[in-house]
Amino acid sequence: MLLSAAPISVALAEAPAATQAKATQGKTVKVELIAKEVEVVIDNEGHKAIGWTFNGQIPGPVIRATEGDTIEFTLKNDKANKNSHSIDMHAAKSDVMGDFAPIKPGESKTFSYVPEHAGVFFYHCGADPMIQHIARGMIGAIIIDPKDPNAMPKADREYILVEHQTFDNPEDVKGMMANNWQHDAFNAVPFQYDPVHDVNATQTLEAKPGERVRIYMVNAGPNEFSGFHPIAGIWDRVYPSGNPKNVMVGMQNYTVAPGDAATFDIISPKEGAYALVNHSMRAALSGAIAVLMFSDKADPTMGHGDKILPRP
Ligand SMILES: [Cu+2]
Repeated sequence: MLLSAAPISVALAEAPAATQAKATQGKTVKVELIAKEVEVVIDNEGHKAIGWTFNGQIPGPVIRATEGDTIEFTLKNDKANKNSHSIDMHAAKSDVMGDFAPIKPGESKTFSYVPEHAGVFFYHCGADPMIQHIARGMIGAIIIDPKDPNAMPKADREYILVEHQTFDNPEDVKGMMANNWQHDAFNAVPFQYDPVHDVNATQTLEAKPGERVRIYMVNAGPNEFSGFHPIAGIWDRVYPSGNPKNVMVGMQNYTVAPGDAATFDIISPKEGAYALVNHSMRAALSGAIAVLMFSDKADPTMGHGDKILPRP
C-alpha cells in the first residue's frame, strides 16, 4: 500500500474482513515507509533544506496498531537517493543485522512483527552515521494501543510531539558528534506551536478545560535528554514507554532519554495556556516549547485524526 503524499499519513491498512473475524489473533497492519532525500520546511518562515525523511515528512508517518496485531512492514529506499537507509523499530523484537540492516537506493525489504507491549515507541533510520540520519529527520512515532480499551482513562484529545536537535550544517557529522546543535524542535520546526517566542508560528495545540489531553512524547535525540515539563500545569499521569502498566501520578517533570518515549496526560481546570517544554533551558529557548491552549472555544478537530500531529 502506498502512503498518500498528504502532510500527515497514518500508515494503516485494515486486513480483509475474513482475517478480522479471528478477533483474538488481532489484525494485520500494513505499513510502507519510503526513504526520501527531499526538501523540507525547517522553520516557521518556510525556509527549506534537504532533509533525509520517511515519506517526505519529518517526523515520518504515524504508525498505529493495537497490541497483538501483526505489523507487516516494508521499507523502500527511493532510487533517486544518494545514501543507504534502514529502519529501527523500537516496538519490535527483530534482527539488527537483518531486518534493521541498511538497504541501497532502489532496494526494498519487508518483514513482519507482533508488537507485544502497548505504548509509544520511537522509530528511526539506523544507517551509518546514525547521528546524521536522525538529525536530518529520519524519525517517527509508533503508537501501540492497549488491547483492553479500558486500560487507560479515555483521552479527549491526543497529540504527538517528536523532539529532536537540528544542525545548520547537515553535512557536519563532526559537529554532530561534538553536540554543536543550533535548534531543538517538536515535530521538526522550532517553536512550531509557540507564537509567543516566534511571531511566525501559526498554531498552538488546543483543548477545552476539563478535557484529558494525552501527549505521546518521543525523544529522537540524537544526543540530549529531555526533561518534559508543562509550565503552569502538572502531569496528571505519566506512562514510561506509554505502557498502561507503568503509571506515575502528579509529576512535574519526567525525563525522556534519547531514543525513549512516554505518554503524558494532562487536564486543566480552567481556560489559559500551558507551555510544554524541555526544561533544559538551552533546549527550550532553542525551540523546544509547545503552547497548549485551553479554551472553551477550542477547535474541535485539533487533537483528533490527522491533527494529532499538526503540521504547518
Ligand atoms: Cu537514513
